Amino acid sequence: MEKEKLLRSVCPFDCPDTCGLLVTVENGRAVKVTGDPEHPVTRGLLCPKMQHYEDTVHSSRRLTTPLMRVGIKGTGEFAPISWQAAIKHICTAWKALIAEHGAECILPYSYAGTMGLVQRNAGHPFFHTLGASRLDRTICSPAKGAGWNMIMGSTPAMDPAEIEDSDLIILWGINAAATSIHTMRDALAAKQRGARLWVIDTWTSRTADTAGESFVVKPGTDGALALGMMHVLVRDRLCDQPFIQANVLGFEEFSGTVLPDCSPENMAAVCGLDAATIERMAHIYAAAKAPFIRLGSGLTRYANGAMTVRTITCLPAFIGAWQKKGGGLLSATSTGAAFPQHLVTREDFIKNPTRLVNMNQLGAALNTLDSPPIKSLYVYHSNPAAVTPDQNAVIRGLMREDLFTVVHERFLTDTARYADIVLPATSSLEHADIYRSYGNYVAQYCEAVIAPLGEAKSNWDVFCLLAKGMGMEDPFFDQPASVLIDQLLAENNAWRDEAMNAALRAGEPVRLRVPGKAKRVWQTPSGRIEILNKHLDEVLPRLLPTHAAQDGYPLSLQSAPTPYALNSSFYEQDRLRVRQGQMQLLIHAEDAAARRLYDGQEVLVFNQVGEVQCTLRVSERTRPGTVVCEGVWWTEFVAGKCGINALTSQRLTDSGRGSTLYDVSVDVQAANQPV
Ligand SMILES: Nc1nc2c(c(=O)[nH]1)N[C@H]1C(S)=C(S)[C@@H](COP(=O)(O)OP(=O)(O)OC[C@H]3O[C@@H](n4cnc5c(=O)[nH]c(N)nc54)[C@H](O)[C@@H]3O)O[C@H]1N2
Ligand SMILES: Nc1nc2c(c(=O)[nH]1)N[C@H]1C(S)=C(S)[C@@H](COP(=O)(O)OP(=O)(O)OC[C@H]3O[C@@H](n4cnc5c(=O)[nH]c(N)nc54)[C@H](O)[C@@H]3O)O[C@H]1N2
Ligand SMILES: [Mo]
Repeated sequence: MEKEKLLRSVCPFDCPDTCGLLVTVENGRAVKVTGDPEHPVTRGLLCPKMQHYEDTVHSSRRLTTPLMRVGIKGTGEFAPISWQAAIKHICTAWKALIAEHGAECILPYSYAGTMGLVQRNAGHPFFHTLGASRLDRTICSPAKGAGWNMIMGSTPAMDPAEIEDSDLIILWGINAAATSIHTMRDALAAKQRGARLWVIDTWTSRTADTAGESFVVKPGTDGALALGMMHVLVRDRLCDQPFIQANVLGFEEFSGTVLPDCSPENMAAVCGLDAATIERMAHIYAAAKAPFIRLGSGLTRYANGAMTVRTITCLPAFIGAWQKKGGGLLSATSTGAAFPQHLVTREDFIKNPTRLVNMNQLGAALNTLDSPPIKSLYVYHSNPAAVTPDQNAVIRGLMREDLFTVVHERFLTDTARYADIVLPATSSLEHADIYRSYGNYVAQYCEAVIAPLGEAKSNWDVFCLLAKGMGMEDPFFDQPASVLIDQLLAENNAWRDEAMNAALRAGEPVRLRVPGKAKRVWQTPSGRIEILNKHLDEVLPRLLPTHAAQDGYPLSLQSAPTPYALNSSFYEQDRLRVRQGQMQLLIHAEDAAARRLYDGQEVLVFNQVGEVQCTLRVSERTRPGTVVCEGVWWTEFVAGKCGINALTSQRLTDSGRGSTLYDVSVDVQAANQPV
């Protein structure tokens, strides 16, 4: 019997923490996964999802051979075929489609099944060479970056480690107990040392349970709360005038034209908190020595998402919080420049920029796009039939008999069920990659710790096969992924010196240097924090409405992440699914009573785009007017035909072209009544 080995790896999933892992391998099987205590940020603490990652990796549900559809689309009836036959089938179909419609009739669809720099981007060089339509990858939270940039330009984000120097931590629109457990751990440690901890959310999430104070606002109204607070700061002369004079552009215009109408009373009517609460929040914020706002993505997925982020980002400038260690605002760390990613994405392979298809509007693209229509969809490390807004439209598109769909996956997901060809993918333990984080400044390289399961192949290896099959001759496609990884680590830059590169190559978690971080120099066109931004149509922050407010259904729907899944990943783990229970809708007792509905009842949730069946939970966690459904379930495990995205729309954010997944209104009724 082979001896047990303990090997380092990295969590590949789309989460800000990017944990270091230790994997016990016995006879070629991963038998145990624990957190790496030597990772400088995550320090051995793992979330419930990853504590049994071996169950995902060795799940009996793993796809282990290529499959070809033999039944009706969506039924999941397939027969195994060889890799050679699968690649040949795909390339023959694509050559014929390109000859008839041009290469833009092929659309790649990928997002964040793996965050590794090589595997995540492995399709770009191939599809650029092919001249396929390009995907605008904006499902997550581009409005957050857009809102930040409008005020702060490309100023680097503050270091999350500064949380320990803060005396007031505001977790704003972030459900850290589920989505970033190390942020939660650090915030609670600061609270134990005496810092105040506030949570601002639309419901009493698990994060709110642990806060000193929880503020529950109406969805999409945080801009009003921030404006009300700033009104009080100006009115009560609590602003840091010397800081403003030296660093801020447009304070006078903003406080003279926008803020006068934003009294706490006016803003209370919008956001649902009392005027007195808004006043008190402003006073405590101004009195704090180093207030730290950790901004989540929740409040960005609205018609006004970018404007909300822009408005909140003014707050630290009003009181000069940026001057103090531990003071400021963090939306996401920006480690994009730490590695020369252009060596993987190869934008230079684009001969003529082809059309850009917004991933949130896949439904419309598949059903209505013309000149040319989309005739083939290639999906890799994403599950659009579950995660993309307006699920009914996406599925209508996937049902098209004349759409040739290929899905490269670890599991027979909702999307894979509609494929003509399914290709089996490796898990992160079966391929090497390098990972950076969007919530801290640590990077790490890891090798494969076990061999691929069955015939599974990595994203990169599949694109090399497809390149050959399509007759692409560039030697770029002859290289193994390890060469690309070496190239990413080859040269020093402002983020990494030779010693750090050597440590990275040795598989150690490495804290990157953050260029320009400590200086707090504003990287904007004017060199100041731009509350007034003359380059935009809206030169000043102001209140903008949500979509849902105009749709006319009485309840706001929040479809928030659960601690026991990651978007639609992890539903294969029975023990995690059991902990989630079933797909359920949390509702306030008043809203349930008004509809004569009771706890535990099967209900239909519906609006203008679709309807979803789930179990009702009367809960004190929600406020009247807001309902909450956790998790993006596989339809295989839900009572009706659809998951939660049957209720979300394809409309986009005010800036960043992002999804508006939380900007949704619905109504609810008993499941056995006709809508
Ligand atoms: N366990 C787990 N972890 C995850 C994920 C997961 O699915 N499960 N997803 C990962 C991904 S891809 C991402 S992008 C991150 C996202 O992680 P976060 O930044 O935490 O964002 P969300 O969880 O989408 O939303 C955070 C909270 O904002 C609330 N919210 C919604 N609308 C509003 C609003 O208008 N105002 C306020 N104040 N709050 C609002 C939601 O109800 C939710 O409780 O998490 C990552 N980590
Ligand atoms: N209603 C609602 N919808 C949401 C969200 C929400 O909170 N509510 N969250 C949104 C957010 S923030 C995001 S980021 C998106 C995420 O959307 P996606 O990026 O699609 O994320 P997942 O649902 O995790 O699906 C990833 C798939 O990749 C597969 N995979 C993993 N590793 C590999 C690999 O190496 N190769 C290949 N080929 N496949 C692999 C996994 O098996 C999994 O099925 O969803 C969005 N959709
Ligand atoms: Mo995301």
